[in-house]
Amino acid sequence: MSNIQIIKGDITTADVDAIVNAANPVMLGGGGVDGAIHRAAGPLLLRECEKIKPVKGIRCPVGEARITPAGNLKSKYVIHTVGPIYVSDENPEKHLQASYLNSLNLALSNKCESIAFPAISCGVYGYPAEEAAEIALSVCMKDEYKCLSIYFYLFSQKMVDIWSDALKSMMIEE
Ligand code: AR6
Repeated sequence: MSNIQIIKGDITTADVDAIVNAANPVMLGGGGVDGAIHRAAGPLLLRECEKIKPVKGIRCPVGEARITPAGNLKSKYVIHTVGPIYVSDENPEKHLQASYLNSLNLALSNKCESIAFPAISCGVYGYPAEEAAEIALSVCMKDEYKCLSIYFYLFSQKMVDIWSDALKSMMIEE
């Protein structure tokens, strides 16, 4: 049995220790999944984000991750990470890998047993879904994360199919 599961649905409903937010570097909310998470979590989440001291206006550089309590969500934590903007990033693959790695490492260092990811960078940041799925899953399949239950909450059937096909072929290769 794999510790990775793919679910079609809204990540704000995930009953896990930490949900991951595809944020922007300012980390005070936005559109897409970021907007949905802030709406569902309520103003407490924004207040927690504001507590993180910005450096030149930036709370979370691309590829890094920050953790806050989760306000009204079921989860204990929100892990905010900033994925790369596909067309303008100098190394989008390295930065997308870093977003997943840093989020998973923060989950482990905060004693989380379960974590839910959206498809980081696959919305307005424009990362091609097939490439993003391979990067996301190859990081999540590393041995050090086998102790975590990892869920991908994907919004459309097309994304679910892309992630499921990638997971299947990578499990055969293992
Ligand atoms: N649950 C799960 N997935 C969702 C949800 C949801 N509730 N809502 C959207 N998605 P995006 P990015 C999917 O654009 O590309 C924000 O404004 C969506 O269909 O949210 O990393 C931030 O503030 C897509 O597949 O994130 C940043 O400025 C995926 O989540 C910027 O967008 C990611 O789409 C980050 O862009």
